[in-house]
Amino acid sequence: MSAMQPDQYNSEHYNNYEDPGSDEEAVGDGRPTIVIMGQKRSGKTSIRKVVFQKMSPNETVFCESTPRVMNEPITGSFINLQTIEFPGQLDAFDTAFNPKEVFSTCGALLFVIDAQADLPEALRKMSAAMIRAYNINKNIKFEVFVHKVDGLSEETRMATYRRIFQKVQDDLADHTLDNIYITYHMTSIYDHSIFEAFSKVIQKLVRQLPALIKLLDMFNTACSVEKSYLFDVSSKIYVATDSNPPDLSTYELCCDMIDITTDLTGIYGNYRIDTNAPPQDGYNLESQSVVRLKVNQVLFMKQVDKYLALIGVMKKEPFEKKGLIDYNFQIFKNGVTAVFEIGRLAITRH
Ligand SMILES: Nc1nc2c(ncn2[C@@H]2O[C@H](COP(=O)(O)OP(=O)(O)OP(=O)(O)O)[C@@H](O)[C@H]2O)c(=O)[nH]1
Ligand SMILES: [Mg+2]
Repeated sequence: MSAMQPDQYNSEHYNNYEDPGSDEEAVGDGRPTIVIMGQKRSGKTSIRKVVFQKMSPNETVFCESTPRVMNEPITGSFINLQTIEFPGQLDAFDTAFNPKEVFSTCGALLFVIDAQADLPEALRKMSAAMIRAYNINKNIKFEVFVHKVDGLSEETRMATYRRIFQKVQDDLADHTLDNIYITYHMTSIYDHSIFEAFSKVIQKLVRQLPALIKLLDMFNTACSVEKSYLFDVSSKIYVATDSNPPDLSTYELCCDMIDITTDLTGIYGNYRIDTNAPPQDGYNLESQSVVRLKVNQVLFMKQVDKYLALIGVMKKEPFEKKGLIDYNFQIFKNGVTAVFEIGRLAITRH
């Protein structure tokens, strides 16, 4: 373990950081946009409600079919974006919806494919929509959720994924567009996969991602932390993780930790994360929690700002050096603040 140098994290250090993403997604009111499309009843509204409105998955069976285009900003969260859901029965490229404007300001186009339903019609529409969206904006990130996989065996999941992948590649190749990069995710609202997949979609829209990864790596090295995540607590979406390979079981542990902390604070404290009010007793910028696991590991959560928390896993022995961890965490926190300050300046300059 070692102490980090405060100037490792100062804002000047990150003035040189190059934004690899496009600036296109930050036009309009400055919020990146995720357009969600897919057949009727494929699960679009359920995903939005479970991830951003804390609806329990079982309650989604009562979701009514969406009658019109739903344009919703995400509030009460660090994530400053909006989602636009096009219900299955509407054609997003109808001139009435002004597709040029919608897709030129779109950061990610997310297709939800019901893996338990008939695929051919859904895939035909998806390929056609990707081609049209790409022709409007070549910077769009294309994401496919092969959704409702909870009802499928591992074998059927893989077969369904291969079928979807092959059909989309063939369709794009027919239009000599096989260079479009598409990311596929297997998802279900009944487990953590939907939060993990949404995290990956959102990370691609976070301009500061490379700088955040670097900060997490430096913190890990200085404190002997094995894996760390920067979480948006209210949505359980991780905005960044270090450069070590992702590990689903650690991610699930972190989500459980957030649930326990927010549920306990909600019942016994004064949990007000979704308001603009100053932090209240029970949940504030000093909040932190620690769980000692049966294996020789410690899971810790420390609040970075009003919405973001750092969650990390490390061995028990180095965790005993609390003073050094607190010191390094303070420098990490300053680094995150500096990175986002620069991001804000970059957005206002455009
Ligand atoms: N088994 C399973 N069912 C799901 C999942 N996600 C959503 N559903 C169910 O799918 C049904 C349709 O969900 P919606 O979210 O309304 O579908 P939609 O895509 O918004 O449909 P439209 O608004 O009509 O375009 C609901 O009964 C949900 O409970 C999932 O991951 N697994
Ligand atoms: Mg809907």
